[in-house]
Amino acid sequence: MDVRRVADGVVRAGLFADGRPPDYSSPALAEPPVVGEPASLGDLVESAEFVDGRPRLVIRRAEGERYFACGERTAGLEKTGSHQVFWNIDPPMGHTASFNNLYTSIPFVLALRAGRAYGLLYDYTGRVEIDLARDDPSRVVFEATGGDLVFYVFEGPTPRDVLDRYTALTGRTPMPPLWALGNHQSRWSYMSADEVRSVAAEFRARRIPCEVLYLDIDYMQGYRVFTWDSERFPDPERFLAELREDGFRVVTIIDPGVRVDESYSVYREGRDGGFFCLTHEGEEYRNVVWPGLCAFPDFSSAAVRDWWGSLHSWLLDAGVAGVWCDMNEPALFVPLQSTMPPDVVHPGGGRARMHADVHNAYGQWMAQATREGLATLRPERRPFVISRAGYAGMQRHALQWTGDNSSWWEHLWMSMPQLQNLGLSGVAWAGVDNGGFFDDGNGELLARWTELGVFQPFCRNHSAMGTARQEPWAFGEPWESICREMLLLRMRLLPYLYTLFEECHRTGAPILRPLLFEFPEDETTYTADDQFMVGSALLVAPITRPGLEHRHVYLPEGTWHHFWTGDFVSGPAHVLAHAPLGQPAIYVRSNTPIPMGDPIQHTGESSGLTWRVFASPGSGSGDLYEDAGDGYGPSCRRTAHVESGDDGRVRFSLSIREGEFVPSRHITRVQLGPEVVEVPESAEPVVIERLVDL
Ligand code: MIG
Repeated sequence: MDVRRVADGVVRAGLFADGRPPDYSSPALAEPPVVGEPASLGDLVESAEFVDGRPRLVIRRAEGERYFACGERTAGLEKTGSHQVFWNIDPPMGHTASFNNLYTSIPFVLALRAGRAYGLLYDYTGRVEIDLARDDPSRVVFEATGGDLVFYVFEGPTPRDVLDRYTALTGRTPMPPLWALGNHQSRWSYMSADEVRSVAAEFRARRIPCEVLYLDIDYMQGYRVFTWDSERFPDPERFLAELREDGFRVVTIIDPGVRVDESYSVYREGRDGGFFCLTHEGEEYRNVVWPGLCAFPDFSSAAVRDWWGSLHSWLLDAGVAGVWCDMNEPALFVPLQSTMPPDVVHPGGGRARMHADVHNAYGQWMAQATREGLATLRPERRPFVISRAGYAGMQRHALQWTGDNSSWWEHLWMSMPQLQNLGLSGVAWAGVDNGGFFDDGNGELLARWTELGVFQPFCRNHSAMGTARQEPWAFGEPWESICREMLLLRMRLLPYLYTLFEECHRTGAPILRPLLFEFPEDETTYTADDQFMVGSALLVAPITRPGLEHRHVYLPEGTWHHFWTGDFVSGPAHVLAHAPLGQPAIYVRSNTPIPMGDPIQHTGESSGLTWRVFASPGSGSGDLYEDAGDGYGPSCRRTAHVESGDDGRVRFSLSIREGEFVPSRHITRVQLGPEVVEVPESAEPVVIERLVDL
């Protein structure tokens, strides 16, 4: 086995059968592979071999070691004692805990024992299975159906270190445009421009924040990608410009299937360019999806990705703000909810490969094509791309939404471990369909879901055709008001969330993160998956059952303030939180100042800045990152420190503003207890001292 250190704290191992030359290239990698220095893996590996031509890797399990991550999963946060399958599919309706693989496959495991972590990525884009000490409690076994045996080990010692190293190799989440952090509203489908206009008007009339509206498949002419239905969406340019004036952006869906149709230029270009996947006999591979009979771009080829990317001028020129890649597992209708046969050929622009070997990369390559296309067409803007399918490293290209959940309380609960494991797998920018996609929701479910949803890095309400309408006002009062208040809270949290995105972009730290990320030495956190952290300052414990107003919350070491009352508790502690509708259990880490904005309707409105401080004896700090909210211009950063004495004297200080970006506001506010202090906004340091009733 060829074992080399390829970066600080990252060791790569490769075993190549049949005298094949080593080849470490992979869509997982942000940069081309390096040669590296010879290294050793100690006694981690028990065996690495090919069994009947199939790779098999056995890792020794240290006593008491526990496992997390594994990408997009159902069920709980901890994966010890489970068997995981990595093969992208469009799963059947009603994702239950017994489901294994979903739309995205990231064969990455985070191992943790007594506070010490390491990570392992098994790098193969075909089918992989990982047995996490289920069959044998002393082993973790990786098996693949083909390819070379290539894996990476990421040293800790903390989960934060592992994520830093993992995302240094597989790439970091790009900075999103600020508007992408606002509230998104979708439905399959808003059927006409008039219907979209009326949804937009409702948001503004009801003063419910909304930033982005979605066009699902029905905006197209017979589901032909890169076209507009001329009757229902007659003048897209004017329509989108009007919405833009009212502060809305529009994102359109794009599927990979291209309708086989001689009179359709996208098909003709693809066919003439040899851009589609082929059958084993060399014919165009065809299957049925929404448009009818389709051909499928071979996204493994850079030339095909360039072509696909360029097609997005059809959308951007009309004023579309971002693109939503769906069905890119790929999902096919014959047989229903199937995927491409293993012997489909990806010509790859000279590097032909079988579908079986690249299956899990198909969706990621489509997302890459989309992102690169948007970046080329609008170099001054940050691309906004959503993807359903992906592989390790997908965070470089797109955010992940977790597909077709259901309007069930169980799925509200499932969102938490699902997003936490995605965050531990490098995919920090993620979100579920708020309110649930399939089946009919109800007011209480939507309200509780919104209480959780506003803390997701991606906050979008989406629902399926034929289900109950699910816009924030759909179920009347009191649910509408609760949704409004929670969405306003989200808008107030934008400076904090944007700062977390910058931390994620720089270090790979998840935005919505499990408690174990912050407190890896506290083993109680390893299974505390019905609550989560947003950054290191906020702990959120949603209610995910109907009729309940109370729930258990675990507060790790430190002092925690109840967000609504300010009361504080010293952890570690198990508390019973009272969380009536509209007041979800949110706890703030003491003395950690949180930069908050104003309750705006969308990011086009100007916002002030308030440092919110919950103080108790002790000290802490918090950061603020700012830039123009789009593009690649200058940024600035400052740190706020809090020191609180036993006598109630609280000292708040703001470091000098570093960086070239100058925020447009004139004053900055600091909220210490009930009192709000105003200071002129400048680059100079600020110190405020007050006596606060702690
Ligand atoms: O076959 O475009 O997950 O969000 O609304 C269903 C229609 C195709 C699946 C996506 C869903 C979307 C729906 N799509």
